[in-house]
Amino acid sequence: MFYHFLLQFADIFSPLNVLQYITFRSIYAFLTSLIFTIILGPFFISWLKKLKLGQYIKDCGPAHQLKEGTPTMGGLLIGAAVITSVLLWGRLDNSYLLLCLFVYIGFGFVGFLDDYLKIKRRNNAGISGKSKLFGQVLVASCAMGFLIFFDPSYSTTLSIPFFKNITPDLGWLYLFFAIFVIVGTSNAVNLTDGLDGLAIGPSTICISCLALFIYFAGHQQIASYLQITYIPNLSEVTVFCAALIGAGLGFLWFNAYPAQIFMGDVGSLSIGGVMGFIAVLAKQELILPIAGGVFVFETISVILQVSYFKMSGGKRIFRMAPLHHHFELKGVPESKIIIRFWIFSILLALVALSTLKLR
Ligand code: 57M
Repeated sequence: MFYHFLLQFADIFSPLNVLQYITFRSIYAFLTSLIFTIILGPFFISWLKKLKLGQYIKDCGPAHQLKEGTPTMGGLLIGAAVITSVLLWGRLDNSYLLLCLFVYIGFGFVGFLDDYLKIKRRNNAGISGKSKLFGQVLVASCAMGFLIFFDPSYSTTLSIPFFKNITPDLGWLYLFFAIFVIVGTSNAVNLTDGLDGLAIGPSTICISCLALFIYFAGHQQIASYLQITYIPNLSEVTVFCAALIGAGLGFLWFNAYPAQIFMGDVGSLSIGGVMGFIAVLAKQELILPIAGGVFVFETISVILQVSYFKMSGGKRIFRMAPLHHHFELKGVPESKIIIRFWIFSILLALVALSTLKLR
């Protein structure tokens, strides 16, 4: 909004020219959403408590009973901050930015339905797994369909980390691959969101890493120097990433152990879905499993646990899946598990960034 309504007065008041710079608008999009969540957080938490929108705790698994009733659906606060900040600081004529908002809100709506039904039914039975998956695939398909069929500058090639000259063109298969990445990331973040700050920390770190890839890919000189795919006008998505990072850190202010609020599926599905979409936009689909390795390990632990349980007639590899519950049952304090997962996320993000030079 500021870009569209204030930049025109730059000839009268020249400092307004700064609004044309993505870096400037990204910094203030970050600060706006950070301050928005920190200031409104306490009021939002009180409102959720008044509405009795508290977490129902499944009776199995590590002793989380003390968490019963913790306000959930904090993803609504994150979303309000992101949308407000992007509307204020983003260029609303940029199709990539609008597609990020579409994916973020679409996945958030699926998660909201799940959260609301779980709370109203006073059990963990939200929408069915099939309905959730259908909603996720529908939103991802619409976004990818628009990109592939209506954006001539968007290619269906796949970038391979470490090998700059290998860029296979998947053709229409890329549509299914991209949908798998987006929906898979959404569900991986959802699985990971099982301890205080465990999802929002690595998500914020991973999106910070992807934001750099986005900025580089949309900057012709930098893209050429780094020998990555140049996508005109893509750098504007940096503003969205910055808004989400700010909102994520602002949410972490309250979700940090011991959490005053959980993000709910409305938060985890939307953050995961748009994280996957941002990786697809930047043509860094295979960088995502590196930068978001925490989510990959969490998901693989569940797949291995369920598969082995079925094959072995009831035996388990881990004490409990996802992986964070295994450490919990081993007696590692929750806050120690969380911080160590964050440290591992930072390590993986730096490895992902290093691939820009190891090519
Ligand atoms: C998403 N949700 C948390 C909160 C958060 C197939 C199986 C692996 C599915 C998985 C599952 O149910 N996943 C659902 C994880 C839940 O968090 C809520 O959900 C939102 C995210 N979607 O925002 O609203 C609980 O996590 C705790 N929590 C915190 N702090 C936070 O900041 O402490 C969440 C956020 C909350 C709270 O206790 O209630 C969750 O864990 O359900 N199932 C599991 O993860 C279960 N694992 C399991 O059954 N493993 C089996 C098989 C199936 C692999 C095994 O190992 O044999 C664990 N989860 C629970 N109980 N609740 C263990 C049992």
